[in-house]
Amino acid sequence: METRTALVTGVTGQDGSLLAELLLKKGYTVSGLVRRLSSPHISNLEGIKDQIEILDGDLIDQSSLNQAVKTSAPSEVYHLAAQSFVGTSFAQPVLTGEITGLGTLRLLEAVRVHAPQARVYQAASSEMFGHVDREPQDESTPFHPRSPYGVAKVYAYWASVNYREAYSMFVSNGILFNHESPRRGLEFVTRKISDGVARIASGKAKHIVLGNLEAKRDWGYAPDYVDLMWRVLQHSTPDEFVGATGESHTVREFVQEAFRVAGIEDWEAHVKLDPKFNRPSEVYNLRGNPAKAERELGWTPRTRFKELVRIMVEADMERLRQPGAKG
Ligand code: NDP
Ligand code: GDR
Repeated sequence: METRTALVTGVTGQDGSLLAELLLKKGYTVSGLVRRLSSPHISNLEGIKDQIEILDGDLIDQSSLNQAVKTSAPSEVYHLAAQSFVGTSFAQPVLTGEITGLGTLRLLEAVRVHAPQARVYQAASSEMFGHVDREPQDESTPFHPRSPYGVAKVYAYWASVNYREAYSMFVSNGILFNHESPRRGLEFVTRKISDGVARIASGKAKHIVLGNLEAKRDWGYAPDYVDLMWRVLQHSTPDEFVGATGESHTVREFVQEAFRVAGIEDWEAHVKLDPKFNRPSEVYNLRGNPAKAERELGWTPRTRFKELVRIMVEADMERLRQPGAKG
């Protein structure tokens, strides 16, 4: 069988690194786009860095994207790179638009010119639904983004649809709801909680400081969601697919469950609130309907809420037990 070649943007991130591992297991040749940073963070690639080709490139720089697409000659492109933190998108809205919005267009251009036959997965987001008027949300739910990040993702979504319609390219949007893992960045609420609880349990900290505890999210487990990304590109036609568990929980419930896993009863004594973590416009409630992905792609999210919290808290507790652990 012919070797399949994948280019993954955002390969150093949570999803990119998990996806690269999955693709290697499936026998793909994998290239990953990595931007230059003064202190490189490729810790997520520790186990696989010798098995993938690292290509230098930045979503802000068109020529580097052209070069990365030419060099890797991909049959599949997984576009996961983004300024992905909603909170930062309020502080750096123009940068977020540049990277998350226009960066997607630059990548589509590079693929259109240098690998037009490649199939492209575009990482769309439930943040596009934002201020929702119905529940659960699915592929036909209107968009009402509530952050510069959400707005940029709506741009990237429609740019992808437009390249499909204008140039007959195979471009699909995966509209994924929140998915988490021990590789989640420390600023996202789930990892902030699992890390905070582990530090409290080990005596390294006394409190976690949070914002809105009543926000509801549909949280799944990232390894399940990278499998969905792969399935989206194996489908006979390009299309839009929601990835979600169909269940939602509040931040408060995540906190309670995380402390329970660590065996700490009086969770309220360890949680402080600070309005600086509130957003100028919040997304209060998201819950997805993954029926289309289940029906057409045979995908089901395997890991449920309590199991996800357990995995994350236990991973951080284990990490802090290692000699020389930072925390
Ligand atoms: P991460 O924040 O963990 O990873 C983002 C990646 O993008 C990193 O590899 C980062 O590189 C890279 N990147 C950022 N800016 C640039 C740039 N200018 N040029 C090149 N690369 C850049 O995100 P996730 O893995 O969680 O998410 C993957 C994608 O899916 C993102 O597009 C995100 O918006 C989207 N998404 C995520 C969801 C989730 O719940 N995780 C849900 C829905 C959508 P570096 O290491 O150098 O910072
Ligand atoms: P989100 O994730 O904005 O949904 O975007 P995040 O974990 O940042 O926030 C989830 C909810 O928790 C509330 N919250 C806090 N959030 C953070 N980060 N820190 C806090 O202290 C805190 N306290 C309460 C937030 O207000 C929010 O309601 C993630 C990202 O991965 C996006 O890239 C992706 O597109 C969406 O998920 C789907």
